[in-house]
Amino acid sequence: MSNPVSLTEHILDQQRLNPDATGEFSTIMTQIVLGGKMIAQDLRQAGLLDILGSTGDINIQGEEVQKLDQRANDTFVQVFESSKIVRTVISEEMEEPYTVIPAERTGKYAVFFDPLDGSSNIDVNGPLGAIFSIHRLSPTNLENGSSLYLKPGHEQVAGGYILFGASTILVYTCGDGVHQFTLNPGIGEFLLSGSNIKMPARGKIYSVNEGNRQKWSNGVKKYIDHIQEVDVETGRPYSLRYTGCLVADVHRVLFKGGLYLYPGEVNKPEGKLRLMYEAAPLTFVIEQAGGIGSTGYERIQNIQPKTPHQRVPLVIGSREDVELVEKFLKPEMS
Ligand code: AHM
Ligand code: MG
Repeated sequence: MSNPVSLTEHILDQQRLNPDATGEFSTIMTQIVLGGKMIAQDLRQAGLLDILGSTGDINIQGEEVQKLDQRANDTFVQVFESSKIVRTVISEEMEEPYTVIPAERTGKYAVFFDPLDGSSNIDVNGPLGAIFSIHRLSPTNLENGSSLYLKPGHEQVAGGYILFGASTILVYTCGDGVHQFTLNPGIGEFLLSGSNIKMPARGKIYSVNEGNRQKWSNGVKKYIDHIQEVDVETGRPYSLRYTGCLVADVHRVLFKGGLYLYPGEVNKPEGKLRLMYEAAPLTFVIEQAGGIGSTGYERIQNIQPKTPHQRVPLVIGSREDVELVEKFLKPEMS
């Protein structure tokens, strides 16, 4: 067995490679790690504490807020507040961006996050996730009010996720490959369990909520029909796997190949998932591993966001699989 490398060590090693680094970015990463460990600890004993079920509130997305959604959100906000390095945090659970640092100080970074992804799995001990995206703010941005943090995905400094499954795993990229760390609960540290991860160019598994079929455009229906056809030479039919947790499904795609889709619907073309803290950071990871993130019509990382909670259709996974979906969907736009 090779020598264990903790996530903290790994982050500091990366910092040493950059002579301009001030340590602020590394601190933000260690805050995310701390929040992830605290949430993992809560989830492990959720059924024993009074933290399951709904708070009775409805969030900005019009969805019922679960107590654990709220708790995970508060955990991340508190860790960011404790060191006051992040300037602004934007969360799925908060209607408005939240400025963490006092006005007299400037901060270079904004963090977008989905504190608990896959909320419908909370009460049934299914997999859950957390997703984060870090953007650097330029001095001009700092004066520009709300346009401050609305930047396309290709400008992310880092993106990643934590998967709370059979084990707790953190996967992230800063644009120099995808690295995976597994939480060793005995010592409370994330240890390196995969470096420079590359994904298959094509897979044979797809993830989609097929209950929505009647709401899809013809292009989406035809693509799904295509991968369900029997053709041994091209590896069809594909197998269906869908957990209800985007992070868990994308994590499978990262290692096994294939694709995850949450397409737009005829009456809801914008889809369900959020650009800034779901689609863009997961696309950063998948594209660093050799895959693609797309709406089916355009690449996720090229979209100029208009609002912090903007939704997008998402087709993400192996390069050849996503390119084929685009061939089915692009003609619908012309
Ligand atoms: P959430 O962030 O509120 O949990 O919503 C996002 C989730 C994804 O994790 C998952 O893939 C999808 O929504 C499931 O939606 P549906 O139940 O419509 O299939
Ligand atoms: Mg989510």
